[in-house]
Amino acid sequence: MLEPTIVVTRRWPAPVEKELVRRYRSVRLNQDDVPLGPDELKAALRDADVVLPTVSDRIPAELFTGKIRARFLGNFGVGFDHIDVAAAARAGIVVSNTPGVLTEATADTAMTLLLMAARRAGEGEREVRSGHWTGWRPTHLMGADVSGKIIGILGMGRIGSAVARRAHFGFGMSVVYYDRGKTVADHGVTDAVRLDSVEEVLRTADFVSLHMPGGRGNARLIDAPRLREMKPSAFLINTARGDVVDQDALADALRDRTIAGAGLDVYEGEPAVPRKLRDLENVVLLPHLGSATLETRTAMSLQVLDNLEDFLEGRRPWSRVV
Ligand code: 8YV
Repeated sequence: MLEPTIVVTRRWPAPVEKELVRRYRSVRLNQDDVPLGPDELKAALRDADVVLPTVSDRIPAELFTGKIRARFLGNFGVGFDHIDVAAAARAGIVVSNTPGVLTEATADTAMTLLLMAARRAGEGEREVRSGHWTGWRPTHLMGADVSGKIIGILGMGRIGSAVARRAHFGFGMSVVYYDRGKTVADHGVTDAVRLDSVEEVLRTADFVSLHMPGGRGNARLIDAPRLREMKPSAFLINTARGDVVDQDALADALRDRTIAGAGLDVYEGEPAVPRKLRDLENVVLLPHLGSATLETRTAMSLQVLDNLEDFLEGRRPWSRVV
């Protein structure tokens, strides 16, 4: 493919967009950064050789039907549950993602949420901004200690491991975890305890942090019965995918204080966030910015470029998904 036609679905860090345009002659950038609808995504798959989507572009099986010109989907993001990769494979399309480079930034976000939820930082910030703060008093906005508590990691891959290290070495937390896989990433926390089930982690931990992939296999894994397994003093942190949690059941648990609080960066049906969650004080809500640092988003976009170059030069892309 000498002169591939390339569609980029969203704006990228400017220097990397420049590099993309320098390397390839036929690049269609999304100047306005407006999300492409299903018809536009289908048209891109039909008319372009390469589509470079992001984690916010839903590409279900029906978009791969009919005439397809695309041969390569270079996803900007590690999660690829938004793409029906089986349908892509059937259509003969190679899909890649961007693992590794966003591990530390996303783990930082999980810790941000954990600390904000435990120390009621969102509530405090809203109080100061609204002019309602009346001064120091012994019972004002009492939160929960983080140091010395137990963190439960569900999904001990790269990001789960990076959170475990931060929690353990930075905050003196004990680590318990569960992972469906037989082997887990080298997390480096020698006294981390592997438990036998999701439920055991939920029952044991003071902070539960989710790090499994989204999609069918884990849909609504954290549902009402599992939320009831958590301690009333415990917090749930989600930087994985929104559909891993039953949002309605979570809002009920937070409202009824059957758990103490939550910190969320991801939602089912983004960018909509249910009113039921937005109305609660004991949940910290971030707009899916886990990997949103200049350094990390630059590294992610460069990784998409590397994958694209591999593909176009006939090599197996370094982080090929299918
Ligand atoms: C997120 C992501 O920022 O790459 C992905 O798949 O969604 C990340 O960029 C993170 O997982 C959510 O906190």
